[in-house]
Amino acid sequence: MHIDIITAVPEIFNSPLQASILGRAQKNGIVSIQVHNLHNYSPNGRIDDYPYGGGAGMIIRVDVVVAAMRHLQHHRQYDEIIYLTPDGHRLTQALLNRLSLCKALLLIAGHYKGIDERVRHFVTLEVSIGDYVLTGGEIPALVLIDGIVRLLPGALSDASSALEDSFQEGLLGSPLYTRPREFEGLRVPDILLSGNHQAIAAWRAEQSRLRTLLRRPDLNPNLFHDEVPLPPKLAEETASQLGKSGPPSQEEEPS
Ligand code: 6GU
Repeated sequence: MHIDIITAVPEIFNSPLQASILGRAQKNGIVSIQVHNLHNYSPNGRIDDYPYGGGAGMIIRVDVVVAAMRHLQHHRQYDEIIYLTPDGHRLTQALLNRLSLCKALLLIAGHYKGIDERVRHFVTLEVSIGDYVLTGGEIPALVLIDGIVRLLPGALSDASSALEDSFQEGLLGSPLYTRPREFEGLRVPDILLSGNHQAIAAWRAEQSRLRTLLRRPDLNPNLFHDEVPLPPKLAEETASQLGKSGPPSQEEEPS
């Protein structure tokens, strides 16, 4: 896969793209990622201007962004041209899965107040990473890239682990433990030390289901309708594992 990014602030991308799984995926040729400085596509070096109609803040010029896009499109055919904007489609695992099958993506990250409205005519997809406002589209672009690249074959050392993610089946992940076996009175569940792989797999599946029901029932409404009722003892156990205050409700976020 190849990913191009157009941004006014290319420095933001330096270390996130070089570290860990994203860095290794590029070194191993699984993905190539190129950051393009918007300032290089302006004849006079100016990429923004005052808003028509007045108001605070500067607006990125559409002609400069489209010049950068056309330059890159001259060299490559893109499957999607994605504008990162808070009013775009909310990013989901399903969208990441779809984008991970693409050959070439072009990402446009806005900064300052935004890009001239007319940029929307030149993109194929508008994406937001959630219902909150950030200073620019650069961090959202990194979120998108991280979510895509880890799905590419060979990016993760354990090929099966991407499929076992939270959200991949509309389920949250099951609890994870490593040594020590007991820490300040907190014990690793005995089942994980049993060596019974079938029983462990069943326990993990049930923990996933319970955790989804308790914390994020919105992810998987089928859990309520299709499946057998929860064994009361397991439900109680998981509720206590999740903390005395219980799961965060949809209305009231934890502070
Ligand atoms: Cl894509 N951009 C900005 N500036 N803020 C956001 C966002 C994008 N997604 C959520 N908040």
